[in-house]
Amino acid sequence: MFQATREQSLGPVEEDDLISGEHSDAPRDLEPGRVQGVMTFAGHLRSHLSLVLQLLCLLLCAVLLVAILAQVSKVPSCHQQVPSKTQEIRRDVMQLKAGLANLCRPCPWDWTFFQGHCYFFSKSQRNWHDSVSACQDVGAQLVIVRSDEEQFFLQLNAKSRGPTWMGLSDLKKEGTWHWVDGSPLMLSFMQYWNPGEPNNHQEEDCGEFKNNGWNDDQCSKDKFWVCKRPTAPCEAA
Ligand code: 2F8
Ligand code: CA
Repeated sequence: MFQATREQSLGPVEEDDLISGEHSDAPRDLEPGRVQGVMTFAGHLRSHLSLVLQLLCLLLCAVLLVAILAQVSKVPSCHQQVPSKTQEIRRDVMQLKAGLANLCRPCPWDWTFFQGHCYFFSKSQRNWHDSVSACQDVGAQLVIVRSDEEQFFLQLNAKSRGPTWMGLSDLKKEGTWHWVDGSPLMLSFMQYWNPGEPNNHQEEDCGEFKNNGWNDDQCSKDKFWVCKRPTAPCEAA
């Protein structure tokens, strides 16, 4: 009877106290948030305040975490920022190769490029046989004329230097002219002999560029010479 009265007047909050037997004789309306033992709205609010604060803290931490993660994802990784030694070396090698490709010339620096071949015009003078050897020593041939354009180019250069040996002779058989590679002089090239040449004046068996055309002269004479060789292909980068 007494219990029923208490339940009706104090409400469900007090029910716990009754069940647990922790009922106190202290006046319940003295506790904060209780008026005559009943939990007020402010009391409810206060009792939930710590929970709300904890939730707010959690929310703040979550926001901070998301913000930090967002910033970290924007920073490039160490591998992206600092190239490794291998990458640096590979990059340097590529740059060197590119530079080499730019420097690559079809002919050595003291040779002249013309229509796919390299030509060396000597600054000193030698006899015809030594001139043949000098060209062989540098992987070339005493020049063989193969076209009208080449003849024009060679004649012009030789004229500015002086009489210049070419790779042509009739040493094997007088009057029958052959190039140093054994090929015969073609009839179409006979036009390049100077007027009256070849005349074999005092045993002349070797061909030279002289003035505006060709002349036969004594092979023992020292003259300039011109070597010819194919261009050297640049190594692939
Ligand atoms: O007139 C052409 C003639 O000129 C010289 O002989 C005088 C040349 N010889 C020398 O230069 C040694 C000839 O080869 C040339 O045919
Ligand atoms: Ca002559």
